[in-house]
Amino acid sequence: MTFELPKLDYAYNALEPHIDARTMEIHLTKHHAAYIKNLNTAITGSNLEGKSIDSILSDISKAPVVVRNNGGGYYNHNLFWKVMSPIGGGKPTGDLADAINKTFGSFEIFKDEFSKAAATRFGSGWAWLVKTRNGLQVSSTPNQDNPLMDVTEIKGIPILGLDVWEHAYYLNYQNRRPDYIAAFWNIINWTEVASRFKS
Ligand code: MN3
Repeated sequence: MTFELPKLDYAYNALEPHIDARTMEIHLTKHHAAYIKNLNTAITGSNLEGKSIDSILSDISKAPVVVRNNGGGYYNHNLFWKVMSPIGGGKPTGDLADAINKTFGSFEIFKDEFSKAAATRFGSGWAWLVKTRNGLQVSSTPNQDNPLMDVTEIKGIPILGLDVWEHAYYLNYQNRRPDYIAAFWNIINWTEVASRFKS
């Protein structure tokens, strides 16, 4: 079994004006596709062939760096496409809202903390909302690392992720990463995040 490029649940232009169609198309068909091609090449014929991506990432310290980078890239973008929606935005409800309020004090405080993690990640990486053994936590990771990896400081299940590599925003926002981060809040698919929180 090899890993495959997912289909988006929405059109390339569906997230405009927050993320433009050309960025979405290049991000999926060039960047995400390249991670998958490189991942498949790296694991074919190795002891990782046939393993699930979750299983590979949980033991990533023993894998070659090419698997860490491209396996992370494969997983992270799968999550990223799902946690965005043209009818997203607003605030979470239900158990997830309760957990956010309990952990951070309010949705606004959480929003500030997550935005700060995304804005201050130096160079390329991701900001995360993570379901850890001790409850929710905001974190950020470099490159294509993520909270499922055994090499990561804050481990758990990523339930929301924001790609802050320049390829995710440069065409539309150039160097204005904070504007891209602010726009992300208008397209977060809280239904999807809540379902990942429950699982
Ligand atoms: Mn990316």
